[in-house]
Amino acid sequence: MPARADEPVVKGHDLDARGTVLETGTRCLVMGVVNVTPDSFSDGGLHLDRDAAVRHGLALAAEGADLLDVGGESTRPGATYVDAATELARVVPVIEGLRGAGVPVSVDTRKAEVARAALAAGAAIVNDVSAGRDDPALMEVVAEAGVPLVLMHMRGVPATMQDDPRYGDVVAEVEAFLAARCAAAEAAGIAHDQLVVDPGIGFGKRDEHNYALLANVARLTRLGHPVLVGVSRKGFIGRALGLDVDQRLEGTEAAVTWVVERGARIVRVHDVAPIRRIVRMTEALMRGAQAAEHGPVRG
Ligand code: HH2
Repeated sequence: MPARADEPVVKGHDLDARGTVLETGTRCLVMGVVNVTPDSFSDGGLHLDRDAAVRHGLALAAEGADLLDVGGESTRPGATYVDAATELARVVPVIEGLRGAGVPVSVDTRKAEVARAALAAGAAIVNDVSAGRDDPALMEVVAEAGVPLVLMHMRGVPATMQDDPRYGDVVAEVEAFLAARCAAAEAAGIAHDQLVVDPGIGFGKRDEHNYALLANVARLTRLGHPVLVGVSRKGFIGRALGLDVDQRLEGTEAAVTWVVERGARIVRVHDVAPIRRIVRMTEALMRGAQAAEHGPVRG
C-alpha cells in the first residue's frame, strides 16, 4: 500500500498562529516573502507601494503560500538601519491589507515596537533575524501575544556582517547560539512549541559556512524545534552558478530540495508556485524512499 500523501515524513510539531495551525509536524511549509522596502537585494522597490505589496502578498497566497512574511527593513549585507517609524509605516498597512489573504502573516522585524504594532494589525508570527538580541523587549511582546517566534542566527549586524566572518566550527556555534536563544525565549515566557529556529544562510557567513550549515540541517532539527531555512535567490547561489539575482530560481530549487530532504519544516522563498511543487515532489520522493526501505508508513 503506498504511503498516504499527508503522511508525516519528519516528526515535528504544530505551531499555533492565533488559531491557524501551522502543521510543521506533517509537511514542510512555504513562507512567501513580501518585502516592503526600497533596497531588498532581490526585489527592493518592487512592492514599496502599499497596494502593490498587498497585491503581491495575495498573489503568493493564491499560489499556495502557507504563510506570508512581511518585512519593512532590508537585512541584505551592507543594508542601513531603518528607524521604527519608517518600518511601521511600511509594514502595518500591508499587514492590514493581507488580513483577508486566508493565510497567517508573519512580520520580519528586529524591533519590539514594530512587532507590537504588526501583531495589533493582524500578524500572527514574528520573524526576528537578530533572535531577540537587538531589542530584548521583542520577546516580551511575543510572549504576551502567544504567537510563534522565528529565531535566526546572524553574526554581527547587516551593515558589517559580511566583513570577514570567521568561525571555529560554524555548525556547533550556530547550534549552540540557537539553543541559547531558545532558552532565552522560554525564559521570557514563550512556549517551547511556539519556537522556530533558522541557521541564517548568508547572515555573517562565507560560502563555506553556508554550505556547512546546509549540510547539517538534520542536525539542527535535533534542537527540537521546526527548522526554517531561507536560501531564496541568495548570494551563494549566484556565486555557484555565476548568475544574477533574477536568474537564481533553479539554484533556489536545488537548495530547497536539499534542505527539505534534510528536515527543514519551513522554507522562506520569493517564488512560491514553483517552490511549492518542488517541496511536494521532494516529500513524495522521501515517502517513496521510506516505503521502499521500511515498507509503507501506516497512520
Ligand atoms: N533572509 C532574509 C530576510 N529575512 N528571515 C529568516 N528567518 N531567514 C532568512 O534566511 C531571511 C530572513 C533576506 O532575504 P530578503 O528578505 O529577500 O532580502 P532583504 O533582507 O534584502 O529584504
